[in-house]
Amino acid sequence: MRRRAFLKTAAVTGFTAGAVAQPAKRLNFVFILIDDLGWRDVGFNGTRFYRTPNIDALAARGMRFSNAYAAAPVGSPTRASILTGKYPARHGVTNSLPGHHALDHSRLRGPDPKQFLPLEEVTLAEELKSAGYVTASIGKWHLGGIRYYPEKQGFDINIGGTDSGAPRSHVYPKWSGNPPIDGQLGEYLSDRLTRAAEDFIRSQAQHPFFLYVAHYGVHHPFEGRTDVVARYRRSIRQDDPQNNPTYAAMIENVDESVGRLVKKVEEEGLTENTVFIVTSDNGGLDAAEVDGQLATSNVPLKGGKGYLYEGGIRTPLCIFWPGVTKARSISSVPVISTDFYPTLGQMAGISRNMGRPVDGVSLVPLLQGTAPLRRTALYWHYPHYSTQGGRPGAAIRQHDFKLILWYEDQSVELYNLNADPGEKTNVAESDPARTSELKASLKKWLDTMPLEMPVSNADYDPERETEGLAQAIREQLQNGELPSPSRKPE
Ligand SMILES: [Ca+2]
Repeated sequence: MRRRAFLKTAAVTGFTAGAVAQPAKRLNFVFILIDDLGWRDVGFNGTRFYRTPNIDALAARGMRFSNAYAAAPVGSPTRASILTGKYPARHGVTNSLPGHHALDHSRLRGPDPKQFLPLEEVTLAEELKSAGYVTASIGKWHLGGIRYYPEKQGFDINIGGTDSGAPRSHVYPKWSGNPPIDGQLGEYLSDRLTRAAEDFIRSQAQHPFFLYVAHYGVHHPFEGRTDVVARYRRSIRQDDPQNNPTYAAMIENVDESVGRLVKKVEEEGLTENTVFIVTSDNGGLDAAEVDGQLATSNVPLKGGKGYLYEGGIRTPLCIFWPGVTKARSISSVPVISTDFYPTLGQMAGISRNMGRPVDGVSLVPLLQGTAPLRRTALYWHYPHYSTQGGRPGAAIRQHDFKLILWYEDQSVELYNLNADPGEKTNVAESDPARTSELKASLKKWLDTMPLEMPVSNADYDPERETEGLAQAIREQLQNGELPSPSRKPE
């Protein structure tokens, strides 16, 4: 506890322990989190319509993961897991903030999620800062109000991070209402954030740094640069479920950002000691429309953001660690957001000082190609009704199999993801032994977590069940927090 208190003091005062006499070649980290980017939204996972040449080039230089997962099907919990190494079931930020509370007639009432990442958590930024790193959070934060901003969680610099889950706009001058970035006429939001990240890299070229770039794109509001949208409009293929030119333009902009940051690192002569990580916080949003068509599609995966099916939690991930990751290497080992904390800790050589229990495991053996991971399963606990229509439940992935436990009625679904990545055939009844084994493992894990379960709702009314969700969606639409829903809650 004394160490924790010390770290908090260090974070508040800006004192950086051990900030002197660092070896010349300490690793820098550029962690790029693209909001709502779906698993199939990148070239290396098979999109045909969107173009991500810069992300693909980075993946080609390093290792990409075909079974990478977000810790939750929505953003805030995953963001908290990246920064703490803990499952949402442990850190308590279980829903996208602020979460909705209007499900008056649903079968269950979800617990109130924490409305912030508690300051007691020692974040990856705090760990790296105390080891002499300069730390910057550029872009979306979404982990609490002003008392819980990045500056309070180990980041020396916070540009554009607030309690908001979505910008008012991605397009200047409309986005100038987003605090607190100064605007430049005609500049697109992701371009502005990229410029800030480039400035940071230039200013810290002589110092080890941790740069966390959390793009507001490709989250709604769906607004692309008009010239880019127009170009994609000309290449729509009606036989492709991914055919939205606005969303394609948004992806192109964040991809360009990746390219610009790689280039800036090269210009500063830092390529040899700078690690790049590109990933997403949840699956693609396939429950909203723009220009009369779905924003994106996660096909062949099932479902999307807000769901415990693969479309909601499987994400793109590539890691380039110069001199270590083999070019064009692919890992199919299941990995999850909680793993970044111990991974970056080990890469930075500070893991021995990171003594607190985390749920993630270091991916360094996979990146080095030296050993398998010693982990048997991944777990999810999402005790809420999502605004996309997802229902409260838990899940476990062990080897090729995934079991989902629905909290409403304790029913389960079991899928062989190797044979059936689209989760079309529920094999729970035909494979009762594995079903009971995985269900028991999942329940055992749930028992070890300091979590809150949803409770039965005295006002449950199946006739009016979706009213509450509809009301929640209406409220969020009025607040500008949601795009138009195109799909009724299931
Ligand atoms: Ca998100």
